[in-house]
Amino acid sequence: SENAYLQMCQHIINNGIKKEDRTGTGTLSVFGYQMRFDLNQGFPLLTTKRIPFRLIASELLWFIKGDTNIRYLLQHNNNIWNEWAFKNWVESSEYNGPDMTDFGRRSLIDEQFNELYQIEMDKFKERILSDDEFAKKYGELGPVYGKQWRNWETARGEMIDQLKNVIEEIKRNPDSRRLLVVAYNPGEVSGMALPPCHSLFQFYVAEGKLSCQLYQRSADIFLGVPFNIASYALLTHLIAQECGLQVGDFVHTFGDAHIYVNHIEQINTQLSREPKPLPTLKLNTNVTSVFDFEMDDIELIGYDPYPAIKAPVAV
Ligand code: THF
Repeated sequence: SENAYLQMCQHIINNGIKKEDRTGTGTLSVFGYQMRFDLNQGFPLLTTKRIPFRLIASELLWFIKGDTNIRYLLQHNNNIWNEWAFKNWVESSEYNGPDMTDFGRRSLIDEQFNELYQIEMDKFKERILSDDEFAKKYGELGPVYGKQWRNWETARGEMIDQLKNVIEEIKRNPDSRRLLVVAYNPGEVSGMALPPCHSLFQFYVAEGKLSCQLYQRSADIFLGVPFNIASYALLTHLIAQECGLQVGDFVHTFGDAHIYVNHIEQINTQLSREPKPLPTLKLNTNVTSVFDFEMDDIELIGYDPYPAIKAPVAV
């Protein structure tokens, strides 16, 4: 069940320290926490609020393709990375629309500004979708997850396909203790729209089951983490299918685990709800490579959540 998540929320509400952050929003934060989900007990997509699973699946397929441009996400009606690309655009010398400095915070407190912001954001999205040149320049988030997973560049200029390598290694040498994919590339962090929150993940095979552990350096408990749990659970299922393994556990380990102060009311609403049974995942069994999955090959059965709970995202 999703109790591990709800317990973490309660733990942070009870024990979190008031801590300021980069975005200026303010958080309740703890350092160090771990959750574990047995993927045989159902697919860990929260039921205590509706989570848009198709956004999680399209984001994961985007990572797996090695793509770092938001155009693919927009083509799939996925808006979760827009703010970070938009930031690069409005801070560039080519942008000459209304001043968008600090748009994340101002859109929340200033109704008039929010209208301007929505118009500029819509124009931006439209242009990313229709203008190739523009998309190449301003849809790009830099060397973020997709780049590091599939095209890690070494000092000697070689490319390392970490994801492909780790899958081959799981098949050839399942007892290996080196089944790692690292997204946090210190040499390239400065060029990224946002340094990777999911710094690294490791696989583990025992008794024919594939487990995965993620180390997340920074975690937005209310908005991001429900996505993150489902994303790595899905990745584990995809790789297990290719490798002919069953699924085991997903272990989620945190550095700075925080609840933004403007999410506390929403979390309390969620905590007042009684979890329902988890859904199950159904993959098209004809797909035998992780790199061949499309949205239609991924299906969720029996998802019957409580209504969504809206909250502002900190940029
Ligand atoms: N930055 C912050 N502040 N929080 C994050 O969770 C986060 N991410 C990614 C990168 N930077 C981050 C982006 N992932 C939502 C969900 C995941 C995101 C970003 C935003 C979000 O707003 N979810 C809404 C629904 C959105 C919709 O329907 O379009 C929700 O209610 O769940 C951590 O990976």
